[in-house]
Amino acid sequence: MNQYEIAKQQYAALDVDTDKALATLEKVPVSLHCWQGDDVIGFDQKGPLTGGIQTTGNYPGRATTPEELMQDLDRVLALCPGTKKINLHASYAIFEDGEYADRDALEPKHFKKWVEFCKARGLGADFNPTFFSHPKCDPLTLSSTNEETRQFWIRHGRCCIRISQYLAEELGQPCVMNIWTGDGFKDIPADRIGPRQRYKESLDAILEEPYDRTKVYPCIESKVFGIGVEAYTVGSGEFCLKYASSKEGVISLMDSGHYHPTEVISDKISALLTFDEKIALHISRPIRWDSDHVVLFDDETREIAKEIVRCDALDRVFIALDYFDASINRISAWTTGFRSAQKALLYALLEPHAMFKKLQDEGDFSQLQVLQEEYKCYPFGAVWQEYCRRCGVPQDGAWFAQVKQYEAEVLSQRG
Ligand code: RNT
Ligand code: ZN
Repeated sequence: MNQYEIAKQQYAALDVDTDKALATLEKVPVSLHCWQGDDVIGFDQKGPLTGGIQTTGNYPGRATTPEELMQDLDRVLALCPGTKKINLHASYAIFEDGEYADRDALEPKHFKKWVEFCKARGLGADFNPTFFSHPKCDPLTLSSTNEETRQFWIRHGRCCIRISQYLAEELGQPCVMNIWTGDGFKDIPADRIGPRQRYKESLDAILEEPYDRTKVYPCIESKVFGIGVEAYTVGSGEFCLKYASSKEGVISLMDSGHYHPTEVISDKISALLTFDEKIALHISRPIRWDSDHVVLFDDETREIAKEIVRCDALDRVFIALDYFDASINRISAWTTGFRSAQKALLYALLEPHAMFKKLQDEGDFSQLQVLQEEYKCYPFGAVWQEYCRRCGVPQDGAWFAQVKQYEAEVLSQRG
């Protein structure tokens, strides 16, 4: 018997069907963010990343053109098991023949190259308006007091709805469109409600753009604070939750780095799912702040995955990744994060949930603790390696050499 067969029997003794878990996981879409490849810079501007988020590090080999980013994405896709979507930002518009369109004039055609990329690989796409790294951030966007600025960003949001619908139609899969702005203040505000009222009005105006509710899923992402906006964030947790619940069709998006340091989104998933048909996640890894470290197979990532599975909500939660580490090989970072998220989902699918739940419901917390601890030493690794094999991607221990080779042949040649 090989290691997988042995593991399968051990899990079967807990009433867990490993084959079923592998087949289920293979179909769960996970959105792979394009922005790990170029430190969130995009192609429509040459300036630095601004707007309450920050990358750190200057590892060589950053992708600076659409061709380079797509080539890098291809490298990552070949190393990651499971169903992927590509998560794009408006700033990744691709202009041809010297053409240029500002953010408030973007059109579906500026994402044609991305559609071709996704079609050729059978991928869906998600989308994000880009309310940062642009001269029209004053520094506020949708909550600005400057009417011209605010209208510019409203037009941007509306363009993005049209682009999202185009992506959904072309690729035959729904497009999750996530709205996040870094609007906020560095120091104690004099007026907290004004910016929030303006943000609400702007969101309402964006969502007046007609769209097909079965194709585009608008989300709103909250945040507790950002770099340079430490004192106040317009789109706070409560603001975004209330906005989503009061606006038909708008989904709450929780990013695991956007809460107080001891607050975890794993506990919030069931709370939202009690009320909402759908929710969305950005799986990230904050270290002391919203540092967007590479996702690991750590306690919180596992707990997030377990909650999605325990709530039987794999089809109700839009799962996306959001991290950007510029201090290590970006292909390695990208791949480690995606594979870790897959591992966490597989780990969750292998949990003997019915058994654990029964113990909790019966109040047998002693046995529950013992079994939960013992379960941690089950032969998960063998099931994971089998998953990689079935998905036709390298197993652990076999992919990093390919990254190093790509670094030598491709990344190190970049100027
Ligand atoms: C920033 C938010 C947001 C961005 C991406 C690039 O704090 O998490 O989701 O990271 O849109
Ligand atoms: Zn995020």
